Amino acid sequence: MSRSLTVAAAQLGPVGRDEDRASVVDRLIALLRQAHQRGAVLVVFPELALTTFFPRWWMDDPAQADVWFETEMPGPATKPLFDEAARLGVGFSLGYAELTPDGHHYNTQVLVERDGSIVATYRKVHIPGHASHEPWRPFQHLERYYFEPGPEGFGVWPALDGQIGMMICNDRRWPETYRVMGLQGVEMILCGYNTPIHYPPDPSQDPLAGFHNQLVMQAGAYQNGTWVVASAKGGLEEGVVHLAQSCVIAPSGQVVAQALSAGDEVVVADCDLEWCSRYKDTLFDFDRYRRPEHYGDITARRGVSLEGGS
Ligand code: ING
Repeated sequence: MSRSLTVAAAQLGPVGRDEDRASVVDRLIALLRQAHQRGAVLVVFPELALTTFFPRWWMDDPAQADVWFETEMPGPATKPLFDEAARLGVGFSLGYAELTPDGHHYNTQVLVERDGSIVATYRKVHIPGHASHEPWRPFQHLERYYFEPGPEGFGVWPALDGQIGMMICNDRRWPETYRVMGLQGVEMILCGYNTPIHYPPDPSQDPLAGFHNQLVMQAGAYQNGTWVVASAKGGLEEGVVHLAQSCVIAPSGQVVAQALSAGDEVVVADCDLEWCSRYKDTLFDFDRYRRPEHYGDITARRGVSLEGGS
């Protein structure tokens, strides 16, 4: 018996500093319609899809960046996207900068069902980069200045006739991300990312950006018997080249579809969610083979003196 879910990674090309929300939402709606025409019932948009990747810039007052945050979802600018998706009967996930009523700043992703209702909101846990101005860098990566880590951790929700999880960008590089959702029975993880190819702390990683991107998601998918749908904001955005290569990865770890460009592009795949049990019920049957009682204390780094230094 198959349980097919046709999904689309809706990759975005660059979003300029001065591109307004309405213009970006028009692009998102165009991608949504393309995906629907190709049979998709779920569309994954990138991290921080509504704006340029503003953490590349230092601002003396972080409140200056609030112009790039949403205070409601949907709000006036994003309601047209919600309305069109519901009209077409397509679910979606959307990454955006969230400013909560009580003043918290999160790097957030929302999961919306085919009827337009919000299923869940996930707030990025692994916040990369740095929290103060580092002029030595050709561009900043100030996510730790603009965002707090999400307090709720990783969840899995019944949606689109499956068990759906979410992760954002740097989350995909950490094995815990997949395992925490794997232990909750996740069948498809939706991921958006904005990944500059140049990594100033260690430029030797630059030529491996694409390899590392796929490595972590293929491993996470395979080791937890889940699909992964990854959607990039790619191309040359305000002087910084971002990795594209949006893709769909099967529970086997195989890449089943991938973007060909670094611009706005829809990547569609038919995903049989029953494929997950081929791995969850055999090689990665956690109840039968996983041995947490023999792992020791996995919450602490061992062999590191807590007095500082290792
Ligand atoms: N971006 C990057 C990511 O984890 C990064 C940060 C860039 C890490 C380059 C390593 C190399 O893909 C976000 N937004 O997390």
